[in-house]
Amino acid sequence: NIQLPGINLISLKEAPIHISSQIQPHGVLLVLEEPELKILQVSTNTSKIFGITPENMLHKKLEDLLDSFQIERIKKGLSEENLDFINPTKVWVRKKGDDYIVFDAVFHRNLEGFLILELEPAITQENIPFLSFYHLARASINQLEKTASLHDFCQIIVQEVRKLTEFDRVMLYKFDDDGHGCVVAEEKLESLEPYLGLHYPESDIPKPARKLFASNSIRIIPDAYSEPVKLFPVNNPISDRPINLTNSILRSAASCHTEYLHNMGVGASLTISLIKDEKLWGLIACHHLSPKYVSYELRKACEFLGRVIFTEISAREETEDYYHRINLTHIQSVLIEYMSQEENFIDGLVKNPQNFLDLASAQGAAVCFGGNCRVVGETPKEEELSFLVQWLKNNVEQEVFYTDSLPQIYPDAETFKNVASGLLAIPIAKRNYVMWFRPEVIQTVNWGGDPNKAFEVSQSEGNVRLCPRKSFELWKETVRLTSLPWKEVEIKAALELRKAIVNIVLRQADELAQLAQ
Ligand code: BLA
Repeated sequence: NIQLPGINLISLKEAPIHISSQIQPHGVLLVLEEPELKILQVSTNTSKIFGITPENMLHKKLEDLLDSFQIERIKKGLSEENLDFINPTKVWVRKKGDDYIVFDAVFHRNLEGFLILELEPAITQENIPFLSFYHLARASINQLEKTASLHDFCQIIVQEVRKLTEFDRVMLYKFDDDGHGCVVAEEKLESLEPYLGLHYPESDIPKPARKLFASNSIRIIPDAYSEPVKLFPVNNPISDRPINLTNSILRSAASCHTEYLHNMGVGASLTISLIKDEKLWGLIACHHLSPKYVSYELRKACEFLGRVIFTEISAREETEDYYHRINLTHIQSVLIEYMSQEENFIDGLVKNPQNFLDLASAQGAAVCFGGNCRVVGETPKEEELSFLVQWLKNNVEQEVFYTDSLPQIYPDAETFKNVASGLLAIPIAKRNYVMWFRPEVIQTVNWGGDPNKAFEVSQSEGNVRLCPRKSFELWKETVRLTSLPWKEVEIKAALELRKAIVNIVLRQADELAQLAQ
């Protein structure tokens, strides 16, 4: 991370984006006071869209804009707990004169309890009327049933979403544990350069944006070059604060992000979040070169489809883990049986080298007890092991310790990187360890732009802001001194083995004590 004197980078990265009091200009946002539906705040594009100034809008109620039968329908909808049932409602809004203009009306109550009405352009020329949700889901599920691999599932998501939306590029973007992400599937216009396999740094999608995705699963920026419009008045007259736009669909995009889209050559974007176990697993990211609008209904259809297919992905991931876990449980029970039969549990492990290694898919393993190390497979040398044990003793307190880049935290390990760039260790009483080792695997990571120059800090007229990188050109990073990562099931299996060893050691000590009596 860059250190800049006097600049708090975290606060720049995590600047709030939900209280901007600005929206995108293709729709109109109204903040309403219930139950009369009196207009408290309105976006300043009403003169252009309805021919009524924002100042004049503030003296009105919703019934001054809509016919009474529409108001009745809306009030009935608003009395239900779940507003999803009225979203979207087609409304005919009275313009100045006798004209009407048709919108998709979408309501929500924000976190402060204000009713927010967003009017989006109503479009009818989309594929969605020909495809009901049922047919959509069925066609995709039929495809899924014929599909075996996780990779193919991801490919189907991007294909189906591209078919529906006709965006120039549709990607499935998956987050790593460290917050960076990678494009794992892509469907695009042939003429566009591929982003498939490219990694993007964590700072491209800052925490506030990720947080908003947890409560809004879909986000559209139909024109990345449009000028945002302010709300009038800027502060809500009742709370005297900017209104919370967390769940608003029209909320304007942060300027840093629109700049990012410009630098990537993107004119419009549609993003759908994929949540697993309450965590953001990934995104379906759609780009269009020119501005492009997609209706609320079609967006919902994409979201629905993404969810259905993603549920299958999650289930597959879990099934793969499940089989791995069953296999490890079997290996564990074999090892425990051998350890119990031997006079000394260490013999039970080292006399069954393959099971011992397989428990953690390791190439080497060692048991260091009372200053002695017994090893199987490829391991550091005896002296190196004894220094490593000393380092573990001084630095590690957990019941299980693991790293896929030991040399980064214990530089002496560089000399034996070929056998132990990865270490998984469980302490058994003080100073004694069971350890597994994995060799260095040199990997090339392809980044969309140099991640060391992911952003720039710009200062003008006392204003400090972050700007995205200008170049997204392929940047190859060679990752060294790193092993394949330890899987959660392997770490759990090591922990369980630890419990079993502790029990066996205690029992054997008991038996020895009885013999001595
Ligand atoms: C938002 N950045 C985003 C979003 C994506 C990305 C998908 C959410 C899009 C949305 O809200 O519509 C990033 N887009 C990507 C990536 C790919 C892609 C990685 O297509 C890969 C193919 N961004 C920066 C820097 C900042 C920043 C330096 O690069 C500065 C802090 C900010 N990104 C930023 C902000 C948002 C964002 C503030 C939220 C935009 C908003 O909703 O207002």
